[in-house]
Amino acid sequence: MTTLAEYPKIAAGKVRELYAVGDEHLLLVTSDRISAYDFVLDTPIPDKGRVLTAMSVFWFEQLADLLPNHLVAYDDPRIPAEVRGRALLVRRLEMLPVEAVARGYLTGSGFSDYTATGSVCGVELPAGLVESSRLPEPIFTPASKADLGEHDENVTFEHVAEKIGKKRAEEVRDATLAIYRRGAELAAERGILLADTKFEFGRDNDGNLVLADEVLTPDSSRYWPSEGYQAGHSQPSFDKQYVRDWLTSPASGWDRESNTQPPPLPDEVALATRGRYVEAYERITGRSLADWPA
Ligand code: Q0N
Repeated sequence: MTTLAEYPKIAAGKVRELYAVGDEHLLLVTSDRISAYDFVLDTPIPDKGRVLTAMSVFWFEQLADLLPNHLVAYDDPRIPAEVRGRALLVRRLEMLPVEAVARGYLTGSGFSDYTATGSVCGVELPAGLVESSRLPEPIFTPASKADLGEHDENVTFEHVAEKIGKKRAEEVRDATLAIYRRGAELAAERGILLADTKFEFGRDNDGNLVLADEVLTPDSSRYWPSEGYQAGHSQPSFDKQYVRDWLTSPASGWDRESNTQPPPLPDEVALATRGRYVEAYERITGRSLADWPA
């Protein structure tokens, strides 16, 4: 029997952890933790780790004709029973030091930067765009990875080119936009808008660009319900809106400005949020979560 404790932990984020499995593989483990307003909440969302893992696998399969990815197995004796269904065995790569972001809609730091400068990551945009506007075409807006607890910093294409070389930067940009277009097109057919998304890439021993990390999950992407979409306002998050609404309602007793840990979620909010993750998975993939390992 394999247990997680026998693998050295090599990295940990707010929600996910990476373990070394021999020299050539990693175990990418996704927890049921959820973040909101930059806090990791005390209340887990049942099955969130399985949903995000299953969704990444769906997308790796959908995107396999565009470029190779790091997925080796999701059901394998090297995956400990305690993380079955929410862990991926992946190839260990040389990671590129860039957060590869594609945006089809203007929100978050993209909207802030546009409001301040008229451009995002050096990409000039037309005047008159508003919060959540659909962009004339998807744009590549890279960021440099910040330390844990800090926000990634938007950078220009030229900055990326100086760091990894012009040819490699063009390859990352083109792959990022091609994957975004594929993801947005499929999601739109299912009544979901893919506002923006972040990828990480590595290269294998032959120098090939390889898609890594999690892909087109609700944690790496902004998914919005198509129904009720309207530019000029912030849009409800497909997955986290019940959590945000409850935390900012008087019922929670929490003051977002206080910089204190939010209170635990009521069971009904956690359960409704689980339902949104499962609905996102089943709508986007056409698959049932009941068919995924547990
Ligand atoms: C890798 N990250 C960042 C916190 C950090 N296939 C790979 N090979 C080598 N390194 C990485 C991967 C992947 N994926 C990715 N750090 C190292 C992302 N997170 C992942 C979760 O834990």
